[in-house]
Amino acid sequence: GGAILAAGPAADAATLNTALHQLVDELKPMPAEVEGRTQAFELVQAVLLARWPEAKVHVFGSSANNLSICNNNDVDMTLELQHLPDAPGAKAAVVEEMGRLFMQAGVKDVLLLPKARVPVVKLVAPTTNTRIDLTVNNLLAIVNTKLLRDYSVIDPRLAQLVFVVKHWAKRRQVNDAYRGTLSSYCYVLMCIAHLQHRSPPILPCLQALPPTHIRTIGRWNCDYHDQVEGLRGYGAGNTETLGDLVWSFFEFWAWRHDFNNSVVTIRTTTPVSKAEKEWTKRVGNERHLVSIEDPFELSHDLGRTMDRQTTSVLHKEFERAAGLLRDDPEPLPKLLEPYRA
Ligand code: 3AT
Ligand code: MG
Repeated sequence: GGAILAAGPAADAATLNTALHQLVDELKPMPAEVEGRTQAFELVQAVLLARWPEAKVHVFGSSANNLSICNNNDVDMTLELQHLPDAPGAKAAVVEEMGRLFMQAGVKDVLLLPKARVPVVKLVAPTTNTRIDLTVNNLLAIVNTKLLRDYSVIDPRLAQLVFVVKHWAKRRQVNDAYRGTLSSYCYVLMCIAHLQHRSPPILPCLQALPPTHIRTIGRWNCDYHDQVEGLRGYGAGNTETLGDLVWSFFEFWAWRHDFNNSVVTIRTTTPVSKAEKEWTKRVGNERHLVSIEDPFELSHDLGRTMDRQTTSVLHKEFERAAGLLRDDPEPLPKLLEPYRA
C-alpha cells in the first residue's frame, strides 16, 4: 500500500552521498589490473594476427566502455574476420582453430565452447591470470559497447551509478546469467534507462537523436547519435546526487516498475509493452518474466534467462535494498553485505 513508498532515504543525504562516492573510488580498477588486460589483449592479438593477418581483434564489454569495477579480471574480445561465411558451424570451426593456436602458443588454460549460442574459447593469460572470453565476429557486441561508452561520457553519474549497482549485484549474487539472473550488461542498460527517465533527464536517448553513426549489422539497424562530446553537460539541469540516484534506482525497481507488462529499453523513452513485442507468453525456455530489450538486436529479450524463482529472488533483493535505504540511517554495510544462503 501507500505506506511502502517513502519520500527519501533515512540516512542524512550528504553523508550517504559522500559514502557512495568513496565506494566508487574504491571500486576503480587498479593500474595493475588494467595493465593485465592490455597484456592479455596483446597476447591474443599477436597469436591471431599471425594466422589471420587481415583480421582485427577488438576488446568489448566493460574493459572497453569505462564501466569496469575492480577485481573482475575478465576481458571480452572478438576476432573480426571479414570473409567468414554465415553458414552454421563456421564460427565454431574458427573457435576450435583459435583454441589449437593458443595451446600451441603455450597457454595452458584453454576451454572450447564451440556449440554455445555464441561460440567462445575461454583462456587464462599465463602471466597475469586475466580471464579472456574470445568470440568470432561478435559485431553487435562491438557496437553496443561503443553505445554504452558513448553514454558514459555524457554524464559522470552514469558510471558512478553503474559501479554501485554492479558491486551490489555481485555481492548479492544476482549477476550471473548462467544461474538465471541478470548479466552486467542488463544492469548497465537499467542504469541508462533510469537516467533517461529522470526529470529533467540526465541522459538523452541517443537512438532518438539525428544519427551520426550509421551501421547495419545483419538485419539490425545500429544507427545512433554518437557526437557525444557535444552532449557533455546535457544533464546539468538535473542536480540529483549519486545518493539520490541510488535511492531512486532501487525504489523504482522494487516498487514502481511494472514487471508484468513493461519492457526495459534505452532505444526510446516512449513506454514499450510486452504485448507489442509479443513477449507475453513463454516460448520454449523464453519466459519473458523480466523483459529487457537489447538496444539493437530488438528480438533479443536479455531478461529471458530469468525464471519464476530467480525473478522472485531478484525482486526481493530490490525490495531489500530499497527498504534498507528507506529505513536504515547507515544502510551501506547491510546493502552490500555478501549474500549467505
Ligand atoms: P562486467 O564488468 O564484466 O561484470 P560487462 O559490462 O563486461 O560486465 P558483461 O560481462 O555482462 O558486461 O557483457 C560483456 C559485453 O558483452 C557487454 C555486451 O557488449 C556484450 N553482451 C553481453 N551479453 C549480451 C547479450 N545477451 N546480447 C548482446 N550483447 C551482449
Ligand atoms: Mg565482462
